[in-house]
Amino acid sequence: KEANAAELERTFIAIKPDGVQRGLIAEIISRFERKGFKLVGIKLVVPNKEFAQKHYDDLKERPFFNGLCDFLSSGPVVAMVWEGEGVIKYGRKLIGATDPQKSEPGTIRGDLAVVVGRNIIHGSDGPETAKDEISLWFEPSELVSYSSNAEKWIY
Ligand code: FUP
Repeated sequence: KEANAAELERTFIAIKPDGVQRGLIAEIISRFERKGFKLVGIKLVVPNKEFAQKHYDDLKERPFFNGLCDFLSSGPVVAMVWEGEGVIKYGRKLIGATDPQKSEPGTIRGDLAVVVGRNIIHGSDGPETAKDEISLWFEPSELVSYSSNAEKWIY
């Protein structure tokens, strides 16, 4: 049965300024790609502080909120939408625990990061958040639905 694009789960994933500056864009994208998830939206943006505050609105009471928003708005971020069955939950698994000291080896943060304030990647933590974050970062017209049509290219 052909999967209906409207039914496929989507999540928002961002490579934060530290991940971009450290040259980890391809490494991170390839982990999602190799797993079998599909990239349906991508752009490089420098969010301003107000935008960062919107993105992290849930954390506004936390002591690290201001520094976190300064950090997110400090340089280019790779904003992406990934699609696939279970992509929200499994995306979090690929990313690893928030604190890289606690993320397992084999996860993105476990393998590539050291401190919580510079943990290189963001991923939506649930279906509601995913919906909100995708609509905050992307216009509907920036998201593309396509089938891989592998049989056309592989012979
Ligand atoms: P996560 O969903 O794993 O990104 O984690 P949170 O939403 O709890 O936190 C968002 C970001 O806040 C983290 F990526 C890093 C930062 N943070 C800190 O700087 N200090 C903390 O103690 C917790 C989070």
